[in-house]
Amino acid sequence: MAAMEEWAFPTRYDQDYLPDPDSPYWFPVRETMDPAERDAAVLVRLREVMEYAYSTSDFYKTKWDAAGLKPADITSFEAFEQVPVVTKAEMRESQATHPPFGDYLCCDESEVHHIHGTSGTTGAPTAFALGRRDWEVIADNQARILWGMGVRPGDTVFVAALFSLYLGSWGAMTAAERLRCRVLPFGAGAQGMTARAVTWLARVKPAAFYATPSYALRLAEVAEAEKIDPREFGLKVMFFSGEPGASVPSVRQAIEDSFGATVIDCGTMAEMTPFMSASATAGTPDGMLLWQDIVWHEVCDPDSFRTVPYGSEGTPVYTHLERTSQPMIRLASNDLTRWVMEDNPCGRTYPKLPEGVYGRIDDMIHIRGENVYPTEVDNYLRQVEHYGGEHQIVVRRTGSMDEMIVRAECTLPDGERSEFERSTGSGLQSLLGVRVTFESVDARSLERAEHKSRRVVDEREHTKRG
Ligand code: 8LQ
Repeated sequence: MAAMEEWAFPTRYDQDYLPDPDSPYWFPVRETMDPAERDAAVLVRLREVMEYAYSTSDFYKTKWDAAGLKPADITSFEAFEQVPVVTKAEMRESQATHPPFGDYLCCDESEVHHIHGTSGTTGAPTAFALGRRDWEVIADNQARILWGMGVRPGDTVFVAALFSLYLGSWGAMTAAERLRCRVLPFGAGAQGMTARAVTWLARVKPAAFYATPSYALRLAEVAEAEKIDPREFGLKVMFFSGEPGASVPSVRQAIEDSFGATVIDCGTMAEMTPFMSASATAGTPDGMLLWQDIVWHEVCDPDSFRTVPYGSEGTPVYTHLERTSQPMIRLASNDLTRWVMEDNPCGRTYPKLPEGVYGRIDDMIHIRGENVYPTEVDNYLRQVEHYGGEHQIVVRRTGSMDEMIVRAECTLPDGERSEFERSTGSGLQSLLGVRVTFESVDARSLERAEHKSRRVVDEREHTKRG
């Protein structure tokens, strides 16, 4: 086995490197090596990253001292699985007592190059500090993943996501710059911007496009309303992160049909930037591969945080292998997925999430003993004839009973919807196994997401979030 390319910690990549133009891989060795050999190298790296974090942050030192473990103890993956997970609540607490970046900032404040953060709509915001060297490494990591998606130097990359605190847009931009692409940092979210995006896409005809899946569907609607066929944009690859969608079969199909481009799912969490470390490739376009030499991804039992066997469901737990500013070591995602290890058509020897990430554990609706994923409703409705493209799920308690109301748009006139309502309502009910009160509303009457969709309104007191 040849040596792993640029495998050193702290990481510094050659900023002029580009792969052989005919190679599907950026780093052929790292991407296609025997997974057991890669894992052995990763285990050494995990120890190095932990030594670094232990010696540079009170947060990790205190946490691991309390758990009675030292980085040097991590001589096996079984030992690594005993490392307590980091939660978002702990990070918020750390930033409250050590503003603004928390005591898990492992580099000097003068090294901080970008500050991003959570939107703070559901609580106190969290700040992400990204070091100067880390920013360069992130760009390199994600350029490598974009290469895997089939994006090439000289391609125009249209970034249609919020340019603000959100890291998705910036991460896509810096990666495309490193790949020597032309970036069109269009953004999203301002009034009238979607119609302007249609004009720009039709004029510039980019090769690649980045957004949330919800936003791509909204863009297609706006284009169609303006009598422009989104296929005329000539997009080759569309890559998405931020929410489930690109791996939800009917959503993926709707995007592919509208734009005629390859749909690629990617994305972990903003804290985990390079967030594209879970990503499909041109040769393995379905699901997401776990690029284990960039970020170590575990799929764990949500109570014990021990990994579950391949083939099983669990919650992703992430560890940075190359970050030095705010390295995350066993960050609990609170998401749900299933992982497998099989031969990937693209030749990369990474594990895979065949159905992507289904959603967050706390977005799952628990109703009368059943669990309902909002994406199941989305996937179903999108296959129904005369569905208007948007819906809402309301869960409320009436007396002692929980009730689920699905309100979906319908393209038929008001007087002609009884069959649509009857058959869609009963179809949903048998799919989900719970009673559903189904209502139709006019097409285009529900709000479209400019960023991530929020379709569930849970009015039950005991599940209200802070
Ligand atoms: N989330 C993110 N990507 C997802 C995907 N591909 N499939 C399903 N759920 C996904 C900056 C990147 O877009 C990552 C990002 O969105 O970071 P955030 O804003 O911190 O949100 C992270 C959450 O988005 C994850 O925990 C998933 O629930 C979802």
